Amino acid sequence: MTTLVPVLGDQLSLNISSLLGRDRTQTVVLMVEVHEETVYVKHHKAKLAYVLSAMRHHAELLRSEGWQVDYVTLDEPENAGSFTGELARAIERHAPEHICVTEAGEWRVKAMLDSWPDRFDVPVTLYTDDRFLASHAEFEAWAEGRKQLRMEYFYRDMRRKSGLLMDGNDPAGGQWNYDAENRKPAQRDSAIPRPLHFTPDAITRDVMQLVASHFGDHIGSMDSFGFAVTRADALKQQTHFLDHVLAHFGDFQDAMLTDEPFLWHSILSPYINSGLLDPLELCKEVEQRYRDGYIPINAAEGFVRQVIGWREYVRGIYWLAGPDYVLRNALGAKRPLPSFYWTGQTDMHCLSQAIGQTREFAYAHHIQRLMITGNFALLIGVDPQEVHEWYLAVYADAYEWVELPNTLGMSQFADGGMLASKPYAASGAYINRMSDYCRTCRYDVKSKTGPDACPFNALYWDFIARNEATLRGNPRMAMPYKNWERMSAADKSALQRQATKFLETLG
Ligand code: FAD
Ligand code: DLZ
Ligand code: SF4
Repeated sequence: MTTLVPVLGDQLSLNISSLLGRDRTQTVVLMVEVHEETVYVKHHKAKLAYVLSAMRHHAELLRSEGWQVDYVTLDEPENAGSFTGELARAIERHAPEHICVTEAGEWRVKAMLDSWPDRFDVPVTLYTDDRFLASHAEFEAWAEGRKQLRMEYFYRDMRRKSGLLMDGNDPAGGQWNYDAENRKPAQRDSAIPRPLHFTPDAITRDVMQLVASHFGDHIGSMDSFGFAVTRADALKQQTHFLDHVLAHFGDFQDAMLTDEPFLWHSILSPYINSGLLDPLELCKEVEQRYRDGYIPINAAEGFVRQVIGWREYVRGIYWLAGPDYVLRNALGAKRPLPSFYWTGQTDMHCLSQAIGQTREFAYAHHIQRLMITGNFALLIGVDPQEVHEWYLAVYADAYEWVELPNTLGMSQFADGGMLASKPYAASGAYINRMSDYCRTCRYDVKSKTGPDACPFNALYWDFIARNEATLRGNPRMAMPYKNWERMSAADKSALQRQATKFLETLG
């Protein structure tokens, strides 16, 4: 009586629902490296190395826990190249009586799993992915009948449900949200923490060779590869974050500094998303540090909000919106993604920093993603699908359920406001306030027109003017439109000419 349990590359948790309570002597765990998953977008080389090495290490861990694991590597000659093809081969090898699998994390793979009962003569049972606080049904019930979906209200429900940072029925510290205290610009300071660097072991080195030989034309480098690839090492990074970084997470959450990619961020998203770390366990640790008096409430609340607020909320939106969400384009944006998103070669220092470190580390923190690369694509009107494919490819933590709503909804406003209440559009002044990038930029952040003017300035007003019909009615956009109205006709057309001239240089 063999049960076959396919474990996907983002299901690397020992307590994944498909394995819970199962008899290890009667179960074969199937893990497969497949071409289709490595190229549905051209993933960053370091992301591929991370995912495949974490999978191989997880297979070892499962074996050490007494599971029988059938692991198929990418370069195995008979490899069928897809989950479905590999399942067909595994069925021949093991003649299972039952297939049990935890639900997929995205529509594309869900469609594959949903096709299995018709394709194979073996019963298939799908299990809920219980590594999230809110089930699909719970999120749908929460969204039902609301005119507007807003993260803040959902987040408060998640605080109540989890009991995290709650004093009885009230939020710890008296406020639900301390975001207003989390906008300090960082100063260059020798106390800036660094994430741990994990030297690649033999398994990771093998994978890196495989990636270099098969995916040499994908973006990025593996030279600085230092991701944890096991739960044990991911836990070390978690502890490092809790002990040395978290206290200032809140203060400098939005800050950016030249050649400082990580600042006070956790660098835990790849591990949380692939299952090496448990998000609730992590939030409980964060709460404990606050209760023990080691960290201020703005740090604890700020972090917990990202995980049980934003992370759960974007997942809810992804599944609620349906498989056509990816096609939304509320602002009718059509421009191709500039080629410098792949090379990092641009005179705009903020963009070359954000893209340069993305190429090196497959990482950029939230404000770089939202207010530098995302903001620029929004201002110039890039086709949201191209923007989406870029983000999905370049970050080690990128899986569609979390990347798409962040990109298409939060960053590009392509869902017309389903996820966010207003577009995250900003001129150079915001970037100058939150970073030191402008100090060494070839452009002048204070100028709006002329050859040295910061491109973000004219592009911002061009965005406001171009999208007036769609955005003017949005109460949160009242101020920019009031300011635009107050400008003289000559100033308006000078800004628009400046923007047009700049856009022509992009080809
Ligand atoms: P920290 O700043 O330390 O935050 C702590 C944790 O909170 C993160 O590890 C993550 O699990 C969670 N978190 C924070 N913000 C978000 C958010 N908006 N949505 C979901 N989880 C959040 N995050 C991904 O995990 N995968 C993606 O593919 C992804 N794509 C993004 C694309 C765009 C355009 C934008 C604006 C944001 C995207 N994010 C994505 C959200 C966020 O930028 C990353 O989670 C964060 O930068 C990861 O780095 P960190 O672990 O150091 O996070
Ligand atoms: C991201 C990724 C990559 C690059 N490769 C694989 C793979 O070879 N095998 C695998 O099981 N998973 C991989 N993944 C993660 C999957 O894409 C992820 O599990 C699905 O997208 C979940 O819906
Ligand atoms: Fe970016 Fe403009 Fe500042 Fe240069 S001046 S770093 S382009 S915001």
